[in-house]
Amino acid sequence: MKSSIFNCLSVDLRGKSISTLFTFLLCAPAVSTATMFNDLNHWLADAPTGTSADWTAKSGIQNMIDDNGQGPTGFVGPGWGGQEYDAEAIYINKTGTALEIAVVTGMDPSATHTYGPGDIAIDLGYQESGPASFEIGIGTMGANAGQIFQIGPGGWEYGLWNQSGNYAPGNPDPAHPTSMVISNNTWLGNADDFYYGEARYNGNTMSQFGQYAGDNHYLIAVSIDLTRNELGFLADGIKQGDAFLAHWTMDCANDSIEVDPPSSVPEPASILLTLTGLLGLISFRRYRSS
Ligand SMILES: [Ca+2]
Ligand SMILES: [Ca+2]
Repeated sequence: MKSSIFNCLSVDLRGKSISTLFTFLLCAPAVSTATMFNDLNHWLADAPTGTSADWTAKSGIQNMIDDNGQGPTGFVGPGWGGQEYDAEAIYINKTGTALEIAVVTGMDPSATHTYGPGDIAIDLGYQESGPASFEIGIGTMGANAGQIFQIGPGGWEYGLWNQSGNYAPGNPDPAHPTSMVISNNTWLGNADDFYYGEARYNGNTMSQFGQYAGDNHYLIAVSIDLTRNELGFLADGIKQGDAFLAHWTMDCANDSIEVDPPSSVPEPASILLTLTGLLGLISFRRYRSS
């Protein structure tokens, strides 16, 4: 779709032929109405107005919102660092053939940080009761930006905080993987689209996103076509509706954010109801035929 938009824009109208103008008219609406995965219009229910409601997701988009860290030093939990270290919102849009993930943070990818941005981590087969195991990573910075890896032993680095939220760099909480140790992982492929830059709505930067005036916002967004064979079990699990969890934090894990869309696999209770219904139907038919 991207290339067709560019083709439309490259149409030379100086020829003024009717067919060219017609082509331009056909193409023009696609430019103005399309919502791109790297624009907040794709994710947010309404245009931002500078309130806490700005991060509310469109219907059907799974999300978690944790807007805090106003100013340069505020608490973001479990650590401090203000808006620079705020993991603000995460969104997942899952269609039949595509997986899109977006993260909003105050961390500018072009600035220098004491602790830089981490990678997106995915726990396939996520179970609320068990320990998280993040089998897939999507790089966010440098040469690894937009690259998808299967995680091997020692494939993640972790933050500065233990499972109780206490400062313990020697005993970090494995529920918050930060950046990948690329040499321990297996490259699966590149995302179909990747973006990490200034947050925009309808292509425009905003004077204020969210409830805190003066906070800057950046968007990490990734789009993956799940029909690609090389993505293997990543694509298979998500296409089949298995449970999974997507997580992001920065290299200190001072703040983290994650979302686990409900699996589309029927719950045991609904399977039981279906079976009960089927048995009832069978006995009803037997009764009718006897
Ligand atoms: Ca936060
Ligand atoms: Ca914030």
